Amino acid sequence: MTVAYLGLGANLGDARQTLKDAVVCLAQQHTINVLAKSSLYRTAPIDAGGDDYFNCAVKLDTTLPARHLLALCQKIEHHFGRERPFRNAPRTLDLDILLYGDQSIDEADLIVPHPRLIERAFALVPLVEIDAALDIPGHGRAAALLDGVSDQRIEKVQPPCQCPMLNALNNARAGVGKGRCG
Ligand code: A4P
Ligand code: MG
Repeated sequence: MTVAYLGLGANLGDARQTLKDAVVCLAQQHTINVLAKSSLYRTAPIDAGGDDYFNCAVKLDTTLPARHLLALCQKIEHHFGRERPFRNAPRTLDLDILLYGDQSIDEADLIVPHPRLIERAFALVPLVEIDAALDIPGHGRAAALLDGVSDQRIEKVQPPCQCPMLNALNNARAGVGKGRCG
């Protein structure tokens, strides 16, 4: 099992609902245990146009190698109608691997830690909410990087999901039964 952190983002369609549904989708995978979910955040688009984004992050453990986790993320994005008309285009769902264990991966189609993670409040703030003591390989404490992104607009829009299943997952920090979040 490897602990990984995913960043979720959306600014097209019913973005808030899509992020909630995507977390459920992840939790239903037999290869994944969702351990924690951040609050949902409303964020200003960074290096991108379109409407405000909604972003959150999840902590999970998984039996999947990083490359297979990326393939699963892309499959789920596709399921939620993701299209790629141009770089940083508005999207129904983006699932990025922010961290995968303590590994540094530098391959053609997979870079971990995510190469722009440390520059972005929409990724850092949810991560630090989940784990205030989190270290980013090669960069030290994630919390220490927050000052550098404090000019980026980000606001919490709701408390963490109150779904009993995800709360149980958070508390137990271990996988339990797979079910559907209401
Ligand atoms: N790829 C490489 N490393 C990874 C990784 N760690 N996780 C490759 C996921 N994918 C990774 O991804 C493009 C390629 O990155 C993939 O083929 C994959 O092999 P994509 O999902 O098609 O596009 P993307 O996510 O838009 O690309 P990228 O370059 O990761 O974009 P960014 O830097 O994540 O920016 N503003 C706000 N407020 N909120 C946002 O969520 N997102 C972006 C996207 C811009 N501005 C935003 C937000
Ligand atoms: Mg992506």
